[in-house]
Amino acid sequence: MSSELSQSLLIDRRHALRALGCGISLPMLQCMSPRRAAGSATGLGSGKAPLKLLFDTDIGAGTDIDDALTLIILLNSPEIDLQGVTTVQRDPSRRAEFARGLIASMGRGGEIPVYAGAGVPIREAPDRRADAVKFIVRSIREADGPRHMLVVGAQTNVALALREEPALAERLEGITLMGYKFDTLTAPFNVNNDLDAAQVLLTSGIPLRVLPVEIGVACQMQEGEYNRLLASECPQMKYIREPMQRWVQHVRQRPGNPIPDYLPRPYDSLSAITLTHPELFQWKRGTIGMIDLTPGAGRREGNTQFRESADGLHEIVVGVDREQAMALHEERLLTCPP
Ligand SMILES: [Ca+2]
Repeated sequence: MSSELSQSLLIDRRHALRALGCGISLPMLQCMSPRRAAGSATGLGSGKAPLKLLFDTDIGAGTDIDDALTLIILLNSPEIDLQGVTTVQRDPSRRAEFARGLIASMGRGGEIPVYAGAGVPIREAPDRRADAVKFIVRSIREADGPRHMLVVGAQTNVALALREEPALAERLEGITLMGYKFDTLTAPFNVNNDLDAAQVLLTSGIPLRVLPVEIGVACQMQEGEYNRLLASECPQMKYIREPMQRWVQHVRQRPGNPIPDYLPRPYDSLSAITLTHPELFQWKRGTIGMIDLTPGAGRREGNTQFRESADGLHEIVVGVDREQAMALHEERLLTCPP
């Protein structure tokens, strides 16, 4: 795949969205009728054996709470057989500790292995042999090991695993990601946190499924939805209650970019629902490309392109049946352990 797609594609994409009469705005998301997209990756979900999955995350008590919501949903989804959790980005050991506590709160402590991974992006030379990277390589090498990953942080651990063992690309049937922003064609959040790692995945030949940022923004929780989470006495919700409230307060007041009416946005956690219920989302198949806007030293910025094509290796979410997806999201969060 070319990593140097032309600027004209940016313009073409915007025109294409206008021609469809639908950007990726909230009113359109709410009125889209769900339909199952063609293709292998969206064939995941109900009616099959539970999907063996590795979950790579920047979960933590002082960060966006959606990673914690995602872990709860995965543990409460009969369609998923969670084989392990790996953590990434600053202070990965502390993140792993938080994840272990959350798993234990649901009575599953010791059942799901949790490993800390890379704390810095690839260009800052993280430990290639971090526990998380070794675990990913080992698990996917196993004859009956997982063949799918859900990656909702910077993609550093996975990229390091692929560099360590390039044959993993053949064994992985798909990676589901949260990131990118196709309505503006920028590459924020997890992608820009390690652009080199994102490029490793984009050029790996592994089928990628992406839930972009704009879907999470459009599905921000409503007051009633948030209040029901706060009121829940399930142990997992008690475990995350205080960090969730702290995160909401932080975003509402954060210097430079406050969002006064902010409530939790289900970026990562809806990615989990795309695995269990792909039919609630509208998909487009094609190829994601990236332009590196700031080669050289310092923080790198990427711009994204998406070229629609029937034989592309990538699928992106362009719409969601919000009512059904968020009802399921809530049900899975608020299922107490037996
Ligand atoms: Ca995340």
